[in-house]
Amino acid sequence: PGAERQAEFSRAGIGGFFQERPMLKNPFLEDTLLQGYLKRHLPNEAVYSDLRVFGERLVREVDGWGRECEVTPPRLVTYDPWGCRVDRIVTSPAWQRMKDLSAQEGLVAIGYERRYGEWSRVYQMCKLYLYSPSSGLYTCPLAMTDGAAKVIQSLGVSWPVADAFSRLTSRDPEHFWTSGQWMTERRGGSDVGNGTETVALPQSDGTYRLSGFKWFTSATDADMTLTLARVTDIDGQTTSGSRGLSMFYAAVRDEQGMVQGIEVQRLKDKLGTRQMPTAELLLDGLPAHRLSEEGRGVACIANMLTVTRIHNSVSAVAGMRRVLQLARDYATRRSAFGKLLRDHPLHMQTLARMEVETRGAFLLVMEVCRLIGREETGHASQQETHLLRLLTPVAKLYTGKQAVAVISEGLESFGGQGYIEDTGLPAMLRDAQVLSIWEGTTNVLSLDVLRCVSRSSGLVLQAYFTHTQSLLAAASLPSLSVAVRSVDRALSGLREFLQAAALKPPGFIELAARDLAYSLARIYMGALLIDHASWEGASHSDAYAALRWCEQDLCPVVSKAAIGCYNMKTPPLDAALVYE
Ligand code: UCC
Ligand code: FAD
Repeated sequence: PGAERQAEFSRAGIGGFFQERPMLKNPFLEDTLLQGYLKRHLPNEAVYSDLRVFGERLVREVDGWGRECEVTPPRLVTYDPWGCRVDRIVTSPAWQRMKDLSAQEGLVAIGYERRYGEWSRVYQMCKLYLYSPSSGLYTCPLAMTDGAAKVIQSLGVSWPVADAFSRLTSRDPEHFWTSGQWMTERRGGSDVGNGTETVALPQSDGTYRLSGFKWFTSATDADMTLTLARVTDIDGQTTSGSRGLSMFYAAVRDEQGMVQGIEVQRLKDKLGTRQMPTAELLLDGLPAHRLSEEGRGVACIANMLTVTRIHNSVSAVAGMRRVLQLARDYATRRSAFGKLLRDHPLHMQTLARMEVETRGAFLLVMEVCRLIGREETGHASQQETHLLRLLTPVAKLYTGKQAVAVISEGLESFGGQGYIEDTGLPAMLRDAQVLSIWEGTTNVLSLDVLRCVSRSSGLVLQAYFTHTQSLLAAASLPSLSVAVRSVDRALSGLREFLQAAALKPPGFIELAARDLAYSLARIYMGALLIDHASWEGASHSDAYAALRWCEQDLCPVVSKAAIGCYNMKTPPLDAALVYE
């Protein structure tokens, strides 16, 4: 046998063993939590069947297109062969197929057709959740498209955006449009009020011409955009700060498909999201219509932020779910130390921890989708409206961070193969990293949480406490009592913390903002896991996941406060430490 083995590896012989690849199976049928959630809340055969068939399509063809988008990134053609400036963004055929598919499958339309009433958003987001990891990041333009449709709907679907609305929400690939969301300029993407230099020059026909520089514009192959600019008065003066910003609608291309009043300076060279063009744009007299009242641009585009932040959260949990589906399959194919990975308890513990994170994230995100669905169909109580405002940034900031951690752990579960580019796994981690940056960074969203709390005179927090307690009160399973007690204790700690914080100088709560947002997320996820596990159709694993979730520090803001983290002495110490 020794000689045979030697021959096997001699010259060009590379041996007989090849590792089996992890298989992507129908992501809908593989996801018992998703199925259970729908069975409980939206037990509809047509929805089930659509998601099952879509899941098959993802495995059969769409996942391959997603990979094609990654390996055939967009490029910018600035001049044609005869020297004319064209600024054409060339995308892969797979990217274009994604656009057609998005229309056909109703990935935006479902949210506006509202065939399932208040549950239409849940249905739409479940479909996007299945699609996202195979979409080659086409979910990014879809998020902005959905956000633009939401803004237009909230303003009233009429001229000059009635046609755009019908296109954004269309199922006809020929008619379907995508939208951009141009908010970020060179001076700042978080501080939009001080960062925006773009000016809007009024025209005699009531339209405007925009001039400025948009520093980040994603999916710049879009057909239209919503953007911010400062209207100039007759002396050419503008109002500074956020109060000077208005929101505009602009078609990006003319009838010949050429950009109008725009120079594409360059495409960004990015860590991830390489499938999608992200450009720097010089606006040089871009024709536009003002949609908001003057000076109400941020408030008006906030509806878009709500929707895109929900999409971001959906993509985050979708990425976690996908890496887990592949990792658990791989564990049935790969052996180490004489047995399959799945038979190593420590490996299973690692995957189980990822599973708990993913379940908590899924339920939180679906809760936000449920709430927006209720709000849009006129079913939301005042309490639910407050909850939606609070939980949107909470879910976005928390799941964005979870996705990076869980997907990173997921890569490790494939060993060295997780680091190999053409397995497709590294792209998942790269693409996850952006989820905590765009649409508001973690800190900026933590401050948004504080702002919405303080501006509601306590009503937002009251909604949070009341609803969380009602979820706990409905949990009757004795096996869950430890988890219920943990969440209850964390909730009391949080309440006491907030009472004490109200008496401190403002800097205290600002320092606590991130930990507060994390506490709100963890406690609420605990309550949702308990609630789901208490449902009559729940499994033992649902209960186990709830117990495991609630073993962690659910309220870090209390433990951190106890060790003086938000003490006014810490900022200079933090700064000294950083700059030592
Ligand atoms: O990154 C981007 C696109 C990436 C691609 C899309 C991916 C989607 C997911 C895909 C998954 C694969 S676009 C750029 C995104 N940029 C941001 O997110 C900006 C981050 N910065 C903030 O969020 C800041 O908090 C600002 C810009 C909103 C702060 O501006 P102001 O003007 O200082 O804010 P104010 O004064 O607090 O708010 C002005 C008004 C107020 O209304 P009124 O005047 O009626 O009281 C606020 O209540 O806007 C309202 N408002 C909001 N309303 C502000 N934020 C919100 C909100 N989140 N929800 C509701
Ligand atoms: P800054 O605002 O400079 O923030 C830098 C750091 O400071 C961050 O860590 C932030 O958390 C922190 N910070 C800022 N303010 C505070 C504070 N008050 N307290 C504590 N910490 C703070 N934008 C668009 O408008 N449209 C797009 O289509 C788009 N696409 C993008 C695509 C990609 C791939 C990327 C990476 C970004 C894209 N963006 C887009 C821009 C994105 O929204 C911004 O980068 C983001 O909002 C952050 O803004 P900034 O880059 O100016 O960072």
